[in-house]
Amino acid sequence: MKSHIHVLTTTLSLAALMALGSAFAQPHSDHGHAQAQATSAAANDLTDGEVRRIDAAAGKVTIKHGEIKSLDMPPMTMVFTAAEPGLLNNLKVGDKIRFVVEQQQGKMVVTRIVPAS
Ligand SMILES: [Cu+2]
Repeated sequence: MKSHIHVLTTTLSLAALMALGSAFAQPHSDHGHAQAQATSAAANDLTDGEVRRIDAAAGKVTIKHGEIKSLDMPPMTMVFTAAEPGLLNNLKVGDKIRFVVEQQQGKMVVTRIVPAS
């Protein structure tokens, strides 16, 4: 049992050191912001899609989408996060849409949805 306690103490101080390290590393997060902005500037293309599932409570929508050139993604069906919950208002399963998607912190986020004409 004694050795168990020792291991626990070591783990705790390591965790404290890591917390300290990430506090010092904060200024670096500015780089991430700059990159995200560069990505969104290039992602104004509308992508064709068809609504497959809407999860308004979670703010998610499943879209069968065409090729997304800005993200180098082939056509597929996948789940997107809505940038604002209001984007999913008036949307129905089966709707043909055109939408704008951006990659934000590793998530695929839909920032605009318009009906396909
Ligand atoms: Cu996809």
